[in-house]
Amino acid sequence: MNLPQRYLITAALPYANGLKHIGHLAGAYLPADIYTRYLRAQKRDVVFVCGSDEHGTAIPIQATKEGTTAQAIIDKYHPIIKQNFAHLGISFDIYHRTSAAIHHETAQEFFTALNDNGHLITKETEQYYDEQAQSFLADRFIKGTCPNCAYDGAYGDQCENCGKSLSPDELINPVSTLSGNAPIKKLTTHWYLPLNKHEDFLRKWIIEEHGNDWRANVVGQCKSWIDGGLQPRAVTRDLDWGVKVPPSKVQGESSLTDGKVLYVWFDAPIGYISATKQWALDNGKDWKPYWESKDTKLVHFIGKDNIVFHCIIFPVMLQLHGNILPENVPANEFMNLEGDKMSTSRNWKLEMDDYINDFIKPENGGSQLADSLRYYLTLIAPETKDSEFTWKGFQDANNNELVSIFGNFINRALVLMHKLCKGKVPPLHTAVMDELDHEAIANIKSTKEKVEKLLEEYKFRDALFEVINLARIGNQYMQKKEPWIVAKRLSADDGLLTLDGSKNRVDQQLIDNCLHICLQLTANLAVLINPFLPFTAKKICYLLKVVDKVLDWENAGSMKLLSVGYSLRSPELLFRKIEDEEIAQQLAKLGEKVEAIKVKKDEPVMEQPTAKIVSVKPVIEFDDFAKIDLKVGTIVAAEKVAKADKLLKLQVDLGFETRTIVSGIAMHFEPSKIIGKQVTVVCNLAPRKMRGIESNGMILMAEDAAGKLHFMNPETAIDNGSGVS
Ligand code: B3M
Ligand code: ZN
Repeated sequence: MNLPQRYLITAALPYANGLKHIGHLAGAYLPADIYTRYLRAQKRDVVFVCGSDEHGTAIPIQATKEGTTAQAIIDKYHPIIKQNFAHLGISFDIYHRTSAAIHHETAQEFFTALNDNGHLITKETEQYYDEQAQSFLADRFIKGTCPNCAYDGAYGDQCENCGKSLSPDELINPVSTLSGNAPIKKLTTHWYLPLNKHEDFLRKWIIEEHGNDWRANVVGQCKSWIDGGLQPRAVTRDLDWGVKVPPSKVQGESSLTDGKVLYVWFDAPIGYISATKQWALDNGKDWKPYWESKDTKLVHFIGKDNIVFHCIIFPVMLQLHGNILPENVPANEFMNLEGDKMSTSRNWKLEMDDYINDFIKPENGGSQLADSLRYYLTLIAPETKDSEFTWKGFQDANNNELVSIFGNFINRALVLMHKLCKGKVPPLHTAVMDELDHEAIANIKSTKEKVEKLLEEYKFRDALFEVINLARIGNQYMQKKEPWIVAKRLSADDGLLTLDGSKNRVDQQLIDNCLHICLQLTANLAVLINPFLPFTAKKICYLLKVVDKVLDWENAGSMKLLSVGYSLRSPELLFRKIEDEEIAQQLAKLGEKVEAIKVKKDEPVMEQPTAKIVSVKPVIEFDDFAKIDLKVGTIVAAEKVAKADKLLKLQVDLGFETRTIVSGIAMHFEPSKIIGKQVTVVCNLAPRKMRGIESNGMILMAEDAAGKLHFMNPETAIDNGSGVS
């Protein structure tokens, strides 16, 4: 097999319109990272690009929701998402953004090149228009009932309930998300990519050339698109947020391009190219071979909802523009959460940011828990079908596999080496090697081959299984060799006079061999686990006192990674157990989130945040309401809770007593400014511990459309302890 000269790895550019959840992580970024780390360890020339997708209607829609501008939205989310990826060890060579000037230029040049060469067509058609907002209603600015699944919140570009791609005309009962009005139709001209002309090329390239090496789900989806008949696809929109359509030499009239931007799915994949350009500029490299040379292997990692864009539309664009085509597009299916589809609108999700706050902050375990998540997400990677994240499954994978198998083996090897071999790597005495020793060594070598083959085929979960299995083999080997029993025998013999001392010598040699093999196996585990759990690999290097260079892939399978006589560090645990309470807390949090969203659910997005309509909770009986004991109190002390950005610890005087209440308002109020404020308190709420502080009650707050909190207090000061009803 001829190895490619260079690799370009891309992971879908996430919309910078909100925090990303672990379904996103498992779908594209984690597998892409594992693959890239493996290639880097192979010393291949590889660039891993990603960045924020900052265009499309998703951004201004979020801006309206948050009562701010589109620019403010991308400036808020881009750095957080970038930082979240870094915390989880996703090692992009560049995390770029499509709002960058270099991207706008690159996308415009691309468009112009296709247009000038006659690869685009223009058409005048009637599009939905909101008369009140004086705006065309592209993509997500229009909502309606899905013709496929009857979900009544489907967008003009896609139904998020059933996943079907839609066009605004397919929606039943369309309404504008700007005003809530029914739209009218208005004539407008747009540019189209005539996909229908490229059917033969696509069929040949996808079905004939890659029908066998691409994942079945990817080929299947492409085939059904092509079989369904490809249509010209609009690549421009009437919008003011995005990459401006450049003035056209071909069509001439500038009035045609005024007020138009490139369709987000036209500009976003070009973002891979502009990111590569920026990376090349930053690193003194030439970007061109990565996109133009046939000996580059381009691989797109994506989730299944992006297949058509990466396998049909973008390849047609690339082909027409004279670029290389992807060698593979390993798209993952979806990851569900605790029995239900992950969903931002229903708040049924685990955000990377949440996981980082709860587990990765140094006081909670630090980066070892980044690896625990990486481990579980790879173990249940939705490579061939949808999979399911459960907190119990996460705990079991961490406690029963990482702690009990992988961590335990390495820990035992180090403990025994210190105890039985004076803290140094013992020699291997070939004369006394037995069947078990040879078998263990053979397993190290064969694991390398298996893992390598599976990684080359993008079978990450199977590859990870083989690595953990090697640790399992290590444990079994050690268990069978029982060096601690041999040591006992040796020390019992110590007092005996043996004529030539030979027995003692052989026993020590048996111990040496076992520990020598276990330690070399440990070093091998570091190399093999490195693409998957990079923080752990580094930690093992630290314990073995070796440089990171040892992690080069060529070292896998070697029995010479540690020199005889080399002294090693005392063991430290690689992973910590995850306790039942932590899991219970996460499950409770998930429930709370859903409760919280129920109030906000289904609000139509209006231009004016003040015009928000909030749906109402189900009716309750008076008796239910009467159970809540509400009283007026005064905040007499307030302080920040250490290491919890959102929490304030309050002392509230209720007249009959002063209570400690922990409240999630720290992002909104300075502690010193709220002392003396009267508040309404739910007095009979069951106590709850937060960050080790028992909270006895809850203060009521109102949240306005912009997310700002307001105290619910009496007009004029009244006695503390007064009832509220
Ligand atoms: N932003 C959709 C998504 O986040 C889109 C991907 C672009 S990849 C070029 O799923
Ligand atoms: Zn649907």
